[in-house]
Amino acid sequence: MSDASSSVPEPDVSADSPISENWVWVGPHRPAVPRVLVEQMARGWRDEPPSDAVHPSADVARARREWLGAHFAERTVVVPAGGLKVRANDTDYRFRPGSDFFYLTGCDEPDCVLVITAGPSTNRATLYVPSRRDYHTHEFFTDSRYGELWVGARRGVTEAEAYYAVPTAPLEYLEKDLASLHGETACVRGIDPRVDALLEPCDADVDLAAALSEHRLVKDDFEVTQLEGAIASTVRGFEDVVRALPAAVGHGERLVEGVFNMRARVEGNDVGYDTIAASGSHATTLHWTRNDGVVRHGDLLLLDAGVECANLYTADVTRTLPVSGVFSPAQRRVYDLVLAAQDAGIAAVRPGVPFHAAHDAAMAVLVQGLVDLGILDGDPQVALRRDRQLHRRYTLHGVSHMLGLDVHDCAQARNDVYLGDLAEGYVLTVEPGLYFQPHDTTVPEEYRGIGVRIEDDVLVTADGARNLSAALPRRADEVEAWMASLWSRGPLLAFE
Ligand SMILES: [Mn+2]
Repeated sequence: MSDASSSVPEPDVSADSPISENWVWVGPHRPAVPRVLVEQMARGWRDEPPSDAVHPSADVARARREWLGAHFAERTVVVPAGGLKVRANDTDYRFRPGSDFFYLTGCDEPDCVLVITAGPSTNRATLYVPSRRDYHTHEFFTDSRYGELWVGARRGVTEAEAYYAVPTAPLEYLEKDLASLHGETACVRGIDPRVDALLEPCDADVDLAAALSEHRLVKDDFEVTQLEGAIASTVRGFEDVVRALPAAVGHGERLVEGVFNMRARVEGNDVGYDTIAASGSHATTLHWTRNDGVVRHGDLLLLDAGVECANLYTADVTRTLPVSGVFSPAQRRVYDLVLAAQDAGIAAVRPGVPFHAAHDAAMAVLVQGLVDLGILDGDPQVALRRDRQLHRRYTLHGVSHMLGLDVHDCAQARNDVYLGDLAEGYVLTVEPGLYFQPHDTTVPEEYRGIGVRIEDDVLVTADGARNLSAALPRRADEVEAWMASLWSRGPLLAFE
């Protein structure tokens, strides 16, 4: 080993063998690291004692793995978490695991892969976990993407086994283990391209995705509790936005988005989808997430937002609020019509009715209302015929989707199952809207530029339904009174 007085020439990193006795090569465009530094960085660290904590969903995740193993007893099932995704150059998006993987493990570490081998026993699951880049490796301090000095400690093979209560193996064994399997596999595709490349696509991949989506339709008690928590945080986020609305006048829709998203990050994991903060005629653009408009007195603010809780279940709630605190007569006519449609939709939700029952009930109310407002001509029954549907110029979208780990949950379920009869434990949104585009000459001028949507999250119970987001007022008078009462508590923030 050289002493401090005689430095060793740095190697040519373009050479075939850049690792030398005195230097460790750590990547392109990066200076080689002196081996003495690598060795010194590997010494002198105190190990944390092992934790005996277990993930809160470990038991339900095990039950789900056992169900999946029994459902696919003849096949090996492969479900990846997915990896880091580049946002720009050397920065990544915040990691969120694939929902099916998370549902089966509770694990939120990147690059992990769950494998359930074929066979009759109930305990065939292995979680493949990347080895830690702790102080035993030079990546500890040289790898800004995975090194623990850069990104914090991750659970490795040993820690993950204890915390997620599932047998684990090093990720580097995955390829060899999959290659040595006999019989057929089924893989959740499109989540991790490295895993996709290891396995030939087959019909069973589609069956696996459908089976997982269909199993996720019925929420167990743990999941309902998670959704209730996400919705409670969302209610607080809406209250924050109302209290910050005076500051949004002058600072625009981004302030609304920022205030809601602050609640999501403080109480949950994140927002479950990009917040729609649409003021004035932006409310008529369904996925208005640019949120770069102004907020004016006299506007309606359509806020469609949901907190995703720490266990990754998301709320999905919309309220349409008068920025000044009081609806104008024209705004209120549209609002009350959407509210009546939503009431009819929620009332239609119960076990044993088709998925589209809420949609049909809401559309019957909206179409009658559009006729009454003079916007649609003729007989509502004719307008609703499958070969007519002209109301859709103003209603634009379906009234419901499933809700859970994904905001549009269970999307891979087979059509006849998703659109089949509702059952106890399903959670779906009921969210009718009316959207009068600002330049639509088929609409009376007083309604142009008004967009209203009211959205709640509804649990199908044994004999009906429970509105999980009922804590947020919906009726126009109650919305006005709620806003006034929040404003009496003073502003949420003074924003310069
Ligand atoms: Mn929705």
